Amino acid sequence: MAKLRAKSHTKAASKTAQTAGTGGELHQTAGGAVETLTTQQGIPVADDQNTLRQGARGPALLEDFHFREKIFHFDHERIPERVVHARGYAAHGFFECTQPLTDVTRADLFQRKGERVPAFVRFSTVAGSKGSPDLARDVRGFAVKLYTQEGNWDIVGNNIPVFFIQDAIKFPDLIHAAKPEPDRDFPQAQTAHDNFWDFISLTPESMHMVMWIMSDRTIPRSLRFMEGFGVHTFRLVNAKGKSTFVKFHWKPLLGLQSVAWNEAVKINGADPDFHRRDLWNAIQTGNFPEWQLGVQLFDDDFADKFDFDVLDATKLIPEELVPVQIVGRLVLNRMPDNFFAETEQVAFCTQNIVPGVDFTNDPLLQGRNFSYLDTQIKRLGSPNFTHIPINAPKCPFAHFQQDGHMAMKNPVGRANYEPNSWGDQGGPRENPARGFTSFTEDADGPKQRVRSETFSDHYSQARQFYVSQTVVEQNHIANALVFELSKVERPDIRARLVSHLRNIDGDLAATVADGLGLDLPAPAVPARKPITNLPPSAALSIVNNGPASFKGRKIGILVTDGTDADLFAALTAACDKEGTQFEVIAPKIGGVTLSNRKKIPAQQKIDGGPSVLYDAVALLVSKAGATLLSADAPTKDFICDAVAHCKFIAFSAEAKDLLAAAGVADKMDAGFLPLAKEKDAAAFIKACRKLRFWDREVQVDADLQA
Ligand code: HDE
Repeated sequence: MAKLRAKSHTKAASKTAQTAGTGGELHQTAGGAVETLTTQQGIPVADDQNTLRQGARGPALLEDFHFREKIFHFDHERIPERVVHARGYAAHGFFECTQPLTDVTRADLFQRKGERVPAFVRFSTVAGSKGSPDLARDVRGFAVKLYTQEGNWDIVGNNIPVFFIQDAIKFPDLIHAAKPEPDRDFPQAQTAHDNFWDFISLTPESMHMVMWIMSDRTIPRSLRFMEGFGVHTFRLVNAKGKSTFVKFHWKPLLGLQSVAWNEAVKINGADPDFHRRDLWNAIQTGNFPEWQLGVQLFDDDFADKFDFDVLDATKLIPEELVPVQIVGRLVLNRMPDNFFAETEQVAFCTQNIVPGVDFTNDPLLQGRNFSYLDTQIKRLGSPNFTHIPINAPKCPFAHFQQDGHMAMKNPVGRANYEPNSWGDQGGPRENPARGFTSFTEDADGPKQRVRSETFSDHYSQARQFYVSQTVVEQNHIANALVFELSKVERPDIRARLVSHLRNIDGDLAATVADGLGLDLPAPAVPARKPITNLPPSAALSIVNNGPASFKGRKIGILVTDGTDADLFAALTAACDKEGTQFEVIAPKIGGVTLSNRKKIPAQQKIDGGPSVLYDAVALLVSKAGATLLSADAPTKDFICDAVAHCKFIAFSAEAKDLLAAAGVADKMDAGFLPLAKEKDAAAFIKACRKLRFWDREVQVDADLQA
């Protein structure tokens, strides 16, 4: 019973409690006595263990309304999962305006500094089904619902600022190609298969996005360490009706960070809910993730002079050309009470915009504006999905829409139409002064199916992205392409993709061809000659935009009975000082007894806490502990993976035997830090601020040595 009831919204003496996220009420016995279980009709239930039957061993009876209602309801618990972005996780919070934009927009939430509006944010992967693992290589959805005083504004973005296609009519093809192949229904949640690369290699406009998805952007370490982007060019419109173009950016305060591909694959086995757990733990422990909202504002003049069409969603505007102005902050500080009621039923729609914001003619955005409303009817089953509390506005609202499945709020009184002459009783009226008005944009031209000539450059920004990466990141892109294309069975598809890479970067094409054992194909014929000298943009690299501290990251501390208590205390104190979390990993979940005879609990048993779950590791074993674990395969994997994934590794003197047993004693580089004295702990945490010791990578990856 307790499961059905969310926390009471009134004082303890209250007789009623809210049903999670539905706004309904369940009766509760007064005086704190245990509530009586009832049916949905409120009929008290005497026996919830046995069906009604004829005789102790006889048949079940149809008149058992309690059994029938319970099973009927259970049978209908599922709703269709989202056709894309099925796997997601969300949190509540607020948006605060830090820099009003009164000159540029009349949007209410940008008028007053310091004013907050409630927010609900859902992060997601795109291709995988609802139960797919969190660390699939995939774009992440970053959908923000802002409950403003003038209605709900949804910024339904991604963690990548560009998209695969230019026109919404290609979206079903793109998604069909990315999802499991229709005859075999695999592979799940991955693009490493023939259909995806077949479609992509026949769609040159996707090449810029291909560079992004093959980068580490698609394997983020945490949802808290990713950027978000509105992708399309939108408009902000001021009180005088003047429009300014805008691109939206969410910038995480904790900096950017991703994992290594080999690590991602292993995280999916060790903890398929890695990103969910991370967000849940951060918020439940009061470490509220925060993003700044940045805007790139530009006018028609800039748009006319820019090398590319600002309506083309396969292009971005480099921050060096139009700086990102910070205008607000988004803080996530509360998990939903109920996953289904809120995260599953939330209905984001790109067409939910507020006065002061408007669309542009980006053909992808125009198509989305149809799709999202349509898909919510399919998913939620009724045009009344706005009656579900998570989707309802939090400002006053009034309209004459009525009836339909599950209508919770119908117009009260006699008037349900307008105009009407019922005076004060006549219900809401249109309001030309306050109401939403579209930007007055001239539109003319022949009716035709056509792609604008201005959309025809497919390689220049793909190259710009690639040359903006550090060498480490460029290597990861090449490795990812080789990995994905190695899973493609048809050699001609592999070659066709490499023929596009030749228009992006010659070295990249050659490296990938070599990695595939392929003769370098001729370059694809470009629709428009690429610009090859666009300057690198530092904002496009993850490594260049990491954090300044190790805050919000997690260390795994491997301990055994007899672990040096002083070193353990020094390390955990250094973690606390930095705002770094730690988990104790031990041979038994019951914990260990330290050198000072104090017993400490463990959060993980070794085989349940592999090093892929941590940003850095410390091997704080005793001499006897090292001997005990020297033959233990999970312990050796723990160490070998930490080495392979270029993690910083702290080790006690006694751990050297363990490093030798794992076969890495002769590979110890500057990323291995001895923990001999208490002050070494602070030095270790300081080193960890770089996140990874990437210099090691070339030693541990044969592909990079070739
Ligand atoms: Fe979506 N997309 N999309 N998309 N999208 C959906 O709406 C669609 C696109 C994005 O957490 C669907 O409620 C079309 C770009 C996010 O609930 C659907 C096109 C971007 C989410 C849909 C695109 C996105 C969705 C499926 C091509 C980044 C998850 C379920 C024109 C700017 C929202 C749903 C959530 C979800 C259609 C392209 C982001 C079918 C037709 C570009 C974050 O309506």
